[in-house]
Amino acid sequence: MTTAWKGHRPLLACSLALAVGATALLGVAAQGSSAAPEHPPAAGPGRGAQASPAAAGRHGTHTMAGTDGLASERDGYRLAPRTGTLSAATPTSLPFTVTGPDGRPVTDFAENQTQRMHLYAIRSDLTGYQHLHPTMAADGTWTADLPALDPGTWRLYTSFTPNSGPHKGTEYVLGSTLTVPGTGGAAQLPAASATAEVDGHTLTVRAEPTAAEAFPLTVTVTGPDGRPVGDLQPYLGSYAHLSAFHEGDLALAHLHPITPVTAGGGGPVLTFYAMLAEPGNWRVFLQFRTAGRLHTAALTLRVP
Ligand SMILES: [Cu+2]
Repeated sequence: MTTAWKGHRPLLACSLALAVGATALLGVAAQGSSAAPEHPPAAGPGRGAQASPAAAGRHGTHTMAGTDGLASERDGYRLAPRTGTLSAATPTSLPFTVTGPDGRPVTDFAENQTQRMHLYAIRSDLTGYQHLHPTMAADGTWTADLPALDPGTWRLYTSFTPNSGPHKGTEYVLGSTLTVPGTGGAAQLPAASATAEVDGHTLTVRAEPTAAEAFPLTVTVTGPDGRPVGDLQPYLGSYAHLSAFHEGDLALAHLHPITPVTAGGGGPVLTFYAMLAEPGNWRVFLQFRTAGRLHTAALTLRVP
């Protein structure tokens, strides 16, 4: 998904082996890293079993920065929405381009998680999560079909990977703030919780998060019958997609489980390798698919 994640995969081979000692996970990491650059499996000096952004940065040319969507421009790539204002209470098509270092709209994007462009949106009170896949015209103009959005301030995130040019293969997450005119109060953030319910499913999250340190996060899914599920279907090439938004600055972290997609269905346990840059509250949205239906669960994760 992100530069961060690409950076993570080789990192996984290093640090999870130390932290978990799991050769099975090593296999997963190796499987997932075929497109990632080779890195020596060495731990960061003095960091012991802990992974860190610094350690990740030491592992290659990709850096951890720039995938939180807080910037609209990076390395000459710029997100340019055609408008900064969307109409309220009605579905809207939002055209935008990503311009490259040469100032022209980029048209050559690599597929990532089965898509060339992922778009996320969240209201400033961390409600209204959207995860969409815009379509691109030949001239590089993307169109995102947004549903009716509540009035307020929204942050938009585009996740893409140039497939040519000086930063070919680097994933970027560029963001932009949009206004939906009208009045609407801010919802209070739900209290931190280890469980979330959606469509009869219960998700239980286990993690001991530390800001700016990589940490394992597991999600256990039980079905409507109360039993652990084993029938998760791949969605966009993965058994789940986790998007976490930081209360306040709206930084985004998007994660996928290291649990590989296999024949026969996934679950009940999905393991993520999480990296949340800042302490505070993160609103976590978990998307997964069963029986052809996409579910989105949400919970608040407190990072001390
Ligand atoms: Cu997506």
